[in-house]
Amino acid sequence: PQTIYLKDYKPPEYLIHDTDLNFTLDNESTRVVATLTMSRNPASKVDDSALILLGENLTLLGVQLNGDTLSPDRYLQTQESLVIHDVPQHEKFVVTIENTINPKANTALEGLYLSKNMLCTQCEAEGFRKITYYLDRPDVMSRFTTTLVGDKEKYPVLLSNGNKKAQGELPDNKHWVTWEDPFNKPCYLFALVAGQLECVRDSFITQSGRRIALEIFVEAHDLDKCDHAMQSLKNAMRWDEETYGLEYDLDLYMIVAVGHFNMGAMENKGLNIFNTKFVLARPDTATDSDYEHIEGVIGHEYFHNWSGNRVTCRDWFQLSLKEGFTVFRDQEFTGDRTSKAVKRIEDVNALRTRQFAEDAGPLAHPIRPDAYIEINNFYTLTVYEKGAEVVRMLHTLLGPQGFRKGCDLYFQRHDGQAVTCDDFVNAMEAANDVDLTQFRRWYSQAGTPVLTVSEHYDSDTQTLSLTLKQDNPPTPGQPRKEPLHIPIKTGLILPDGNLAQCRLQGSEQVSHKIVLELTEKEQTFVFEQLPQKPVISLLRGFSAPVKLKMQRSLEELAFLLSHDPDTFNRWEAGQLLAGRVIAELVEDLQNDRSLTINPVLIEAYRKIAQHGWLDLSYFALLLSLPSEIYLAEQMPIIDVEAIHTAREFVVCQIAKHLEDDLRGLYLDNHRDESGCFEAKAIGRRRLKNVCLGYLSKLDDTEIQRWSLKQFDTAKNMTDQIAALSVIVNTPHPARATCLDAFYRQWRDEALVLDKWFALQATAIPPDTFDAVERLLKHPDFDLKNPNRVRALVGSFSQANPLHFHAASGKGYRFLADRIIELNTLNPQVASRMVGALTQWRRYDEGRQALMKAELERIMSTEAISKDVYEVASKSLA
Ligand code: HT7
Ligand code: ZN
Repeated sequence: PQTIYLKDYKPPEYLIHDTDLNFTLDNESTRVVATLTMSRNPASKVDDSALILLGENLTLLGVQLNGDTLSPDRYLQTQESLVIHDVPQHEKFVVTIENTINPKANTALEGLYLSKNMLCTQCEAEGFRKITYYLDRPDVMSRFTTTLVGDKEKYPVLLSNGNKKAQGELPDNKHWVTWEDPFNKPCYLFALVAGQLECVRDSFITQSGRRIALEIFVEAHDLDKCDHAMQSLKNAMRWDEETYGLEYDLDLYMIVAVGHFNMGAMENKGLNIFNTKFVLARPDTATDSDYEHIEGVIGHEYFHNWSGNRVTCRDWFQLSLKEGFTVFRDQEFTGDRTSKAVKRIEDVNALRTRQFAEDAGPLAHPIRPDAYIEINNFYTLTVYEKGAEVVRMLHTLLGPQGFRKGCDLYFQRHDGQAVTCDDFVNAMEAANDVDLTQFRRWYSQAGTPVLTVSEHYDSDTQTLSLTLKQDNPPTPGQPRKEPLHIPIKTGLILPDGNLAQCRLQGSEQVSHKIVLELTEKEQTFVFEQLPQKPVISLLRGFSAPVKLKMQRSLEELAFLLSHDPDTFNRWEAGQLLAGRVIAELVEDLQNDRSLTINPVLIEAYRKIAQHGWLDLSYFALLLSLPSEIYLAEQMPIIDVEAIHTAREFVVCQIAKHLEDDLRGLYLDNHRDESGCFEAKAIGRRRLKNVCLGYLSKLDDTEIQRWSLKQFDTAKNMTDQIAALSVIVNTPHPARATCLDAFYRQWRDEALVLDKWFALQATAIPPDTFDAVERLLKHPDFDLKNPNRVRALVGSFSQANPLHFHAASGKGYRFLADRIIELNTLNPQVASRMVGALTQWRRYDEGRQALMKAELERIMSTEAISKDVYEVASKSLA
């Protein structure tokens, strides 16, 4: 397979001014007529050249140039292109292409495909070429007009981008609709949907007084699960006006929910297409987390209308330009809508468990990659989540107002253009009159910096010296790195818990909070006028995506856990404390020593449990131990069994020592309520379910009755699934009955059934692997449905370290078998599943050999896709 390099970027040789598409819809043979008004691109440096249009899996019926049918000697058709010779070089010309496609055979879910009875499209990144021959690249922007023709009964609803212009009836029970999108757009934002759909309608009045029609299309059976999505959309529209001054531009905003979808959602202009998972919610079918994710994803796709659609990417290397920025925007939106503290912790947790692993592994790449084989492989945690952290650092360095000025200038300069990450940073620089030359390295350097901190307090001079050293580890293709520009939010906490004034040597500024800007490999900062030695609170709010190494006593961590006013660092102190205790226990296990719990941890957790917290969701997080996956990330060689045993031991000890507190918290916060997406109620549910999780380890029949009662009587999915989870993960006598009851209750709700598959795939009991193999043969399992694959295969391989990494290697073999099957059905989903094997170097020799052998077996798959080839080969390199 061919590698594409950023350094080879050239402007397109031709432009497409107008794109007129005509679809005659049929599930197995849809006819497409594309009429493209084109001209040479004056910005192209290449002289007279043939027109090369890209296309895949298309049956070509005919080509016309300015209305004349071309004989086959005037063009050349290859596997991936249509080359038309002798097109006019000095004036506009019209190319008309007629072809057919087979949506039903399209199991890759890219281009036009069938999801149940609904026809829908997915064009990002390079799916449009599976619809018709085109200049399928984001810097070719065109005005689209789309006509859909189809059977009235099969496809009563016909949708595409923009505004509906005309519609009519045809003989043979057919009808047609024409859509016109007034905004120029690249073809990756094209969409069409056709099928038997019902619609929920609402409207939104913009800040300038325009009325926007809002429409959510779903299957009839799901009409009662759209309220939250609609409310989320209105919240997002208002938030973008208030926070960024950005208003929606079309008269209509449509969302369609589809059951078969490779990712979360897609921001097609005026016609977002969503995975049902991020639209449908009813209190009894969706958890509080589902509700939060729906609002976040609806926000994300809506925010793309400006950060992505109005201003788009010049090429796919610039993906983080729209994705990193939009993730930052959706994170802030959710923080404002829910709890800022909790949202930040959730985001950092995701970054540190998954993105840090990616950044330290064989597939590490900068947020702006410089080479790829298959662009679909670069919709990564690095491009999205680390990309958002890079934007967040700009926000920290420039302050909220400076950042907003930079955004305003960016949108003003580049509206209607396809631009680069550099253009974004240029706008930030110009609007704030700062130099971000060094900061730009974040875009080109991969890997997570390690910050080593040492401190020295001098009571004579009343100064505190802080020395920070940054190490930027080598990553594939980048053996040496330059120092980065790292903002480090800092506070100094006095023994009474108050913040000291920070007086930095050489600076006029005096403040309780300060941002240290580390730019050198090693730098010392001196704080003055400190009569008492403070405790340093560093990297507050996790102000940079780095690993912090700092010597801290357990007592110092306990102090921060009690006193740090920064909600992130306060929580972090508890995690570090627990992490240290668990790491010691892991060592005890590895050296056959008996386990005893460190009382400092128990007392710290007792203090948390007995404190009067206002934000109960935050309280629940403070009470939660670091996950096994996060703990594994901290170890040089991962010992899955020891981590699991040590963590479970700590869970049991906390349950034993804090039993009265936990019982009290459970009973005080347990209500027999139908779910409502409101902070207090969510907090109560989170807290009491964390408590139930601890208490369930006590092997106490009264607690078993509590969980069974909660399962039987729950009126909301949060409580029902939390109860089922503790029942499934303990030797509860009703385990089998409850699993069966849940299945019977929810067999007709696909998204709830996904939870049922995922819960069993992530279970602790020893029979889990057999259960997973059985579930693979379950009549409701379907390898062609990505949500189901992620629920069973994804959950098992990515969220059940204990069983996936079974020493026998059966977990690895199971996964490789699925990847080989998926390789032909859906390469994008297949290559995502390879992820769990890419970290093989982190395990012991035995497991390394087993994982490598499976990767090699995958590599030898006949007709291996580019997607799977790239991930598997880079993992082995
Ligand atoms: N911009 C979208 C990314 C995307 C995608 C979505 C659905 C299916 C396949 C896809 N490939 C790329 C989603 C987003 O980040 O908003
Ligand atoms: Zn996005």
